[in-house]
Amino acid sequence: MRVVVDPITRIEGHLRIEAEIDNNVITDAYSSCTMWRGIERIVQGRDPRDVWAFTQRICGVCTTVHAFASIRAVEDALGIDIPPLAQALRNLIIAVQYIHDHVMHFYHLHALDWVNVPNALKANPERASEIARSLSNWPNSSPGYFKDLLTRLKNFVSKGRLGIFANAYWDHPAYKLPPEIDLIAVAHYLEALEWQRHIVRIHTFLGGKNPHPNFLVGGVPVSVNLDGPAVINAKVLSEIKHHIDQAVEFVREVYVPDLLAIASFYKDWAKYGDGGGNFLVYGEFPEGQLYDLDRLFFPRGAILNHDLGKVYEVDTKDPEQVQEVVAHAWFRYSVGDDKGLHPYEGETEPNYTGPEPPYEYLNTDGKYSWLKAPRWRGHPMEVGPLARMVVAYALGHRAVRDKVGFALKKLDVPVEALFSTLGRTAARCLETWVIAEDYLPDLYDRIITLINSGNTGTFNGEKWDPKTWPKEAKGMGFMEAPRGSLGHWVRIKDGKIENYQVIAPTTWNAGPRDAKGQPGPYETSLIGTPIHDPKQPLEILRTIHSFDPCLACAAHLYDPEGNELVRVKVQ
Ligand code: NFE
Repeated sequence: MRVVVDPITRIEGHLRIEAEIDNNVITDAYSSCTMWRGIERIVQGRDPRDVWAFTQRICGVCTTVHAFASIRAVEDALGIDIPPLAQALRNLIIAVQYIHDHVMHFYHLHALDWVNVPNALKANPERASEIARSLSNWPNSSPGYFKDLLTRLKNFVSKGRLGIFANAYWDHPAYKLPPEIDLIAVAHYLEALEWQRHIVRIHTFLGGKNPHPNFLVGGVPVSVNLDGPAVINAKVLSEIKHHIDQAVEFVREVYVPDLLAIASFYKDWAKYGDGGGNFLVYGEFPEGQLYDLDRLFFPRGAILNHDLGKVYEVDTKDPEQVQEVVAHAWFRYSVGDDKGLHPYEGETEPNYTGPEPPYEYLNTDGKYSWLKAPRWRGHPMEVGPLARMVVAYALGHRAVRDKVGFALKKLDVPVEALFSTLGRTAARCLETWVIAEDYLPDLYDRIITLINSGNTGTFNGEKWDPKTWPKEAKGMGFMEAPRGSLGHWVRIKDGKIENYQVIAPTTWNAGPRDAKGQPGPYETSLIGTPIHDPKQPLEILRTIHSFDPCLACAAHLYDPEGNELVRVKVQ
């Protein structure tokens, strides 16, 4: 039988999964993005220095990353080096983005796949307090705290006001946590909502606002003077430090202990959700200029077929390495739909051949998604926190090896457990922990050292004037967005954008089959998963959510004339 989940909720954007289920096991799966991407066309003919502000609107979740990839692409094309302090302040924005995004994903988008809210009502508050105190030093852990929360929760439920917790498969037997752990997780769900408002204030200091802080080709749009008004001064820096300390504490005392406690009840999910075992990482946190590739905190590399013994070099500018394929995507290529195109030569020509809505099933033998299928040397590749942790682990990254090793030992599972739904969800948390403990405090110290040693420049304006630009130029801006490797490829001609292509992380993970029929990582990850009840496909949600889908990044909602294609009513 074929089961359709459409839309998948608790993600960003529109995703449809069609799964073939035989004897309560998924035997095949298809991932379809049901809306179209068009930003690449909107930026054609524009000033390259402005394009970040358009591409940034691709998504409000990873609210910084498309701006970063854009300014990096333009800087690469025009040969602009940025001052060390600008690079460090950019890294601070990115690190904050990771921590904010990952914590919110765990608590607000993914936790309810594992945490049963009505079951929390059965909790004993004294016992919940004991467990919470055994897990961490987080202060909100008294019996009274949990008793109050229980009373609030009971009030909600008795008045039929479960609200955001209302529509779930709460009677599904796959929920396994004791009520006390469910209650602790609900407490932290609510606390994380409050906490996330504070950490993003760092973006407001460095970019004026969040979502969508301001950016600048050639640097960052703030100046630094310890004694000056209305700039990054000593007072602002101490506030930034305060927010960093709070972020680190929340990750260490709440997110990591919760993840490990919850994961210990779901170790069977180390058997399911393997996305194929190919991992791709472009790399992030440049210590020098962006293309000093051996000075990236999270290293670049590719792994094939689960083999941690070999990490391949990756060149995103090599036309043989990164390509997008449209054999099963609703696009048309001038060279033929069975060929792959490198993004420098990329084309964005829609060609919808699917059924007219309403329809029961997509024609999955033909084209069936608005996502192209990106490939690295012809292989489908998983990107994201798991890819970053696996590549860094394979390359012997000290902090990653320590923290991944700690979690494997604590959960008593082998390293192969990483290749799974459980591994993917754990990797996101471990990555956050690495950034919070092993990167962010050092980065802050480096910023202070640069300032104290007089390196306060934040902008290189040498090539600001288009008259200094070559007639034609091309560049590639890469970054590791929270959901994985992101690339913007830009061609500039006569001072304007001639061609622009984006491959977002979710395009790598959620893309359809290619010309050879190879499925994408979402599709592969579902095959072999047992489904207890096809009418309550919680298992599909668990694995798909473990990737943290963002279809808004992967595709956009406008046709070439800018007309609205779909209106979504939020109830
Ligand atoms: Ni809209 Fe995004 C991230 C990007 S995922 S969230 O992280 O790029 O495709």
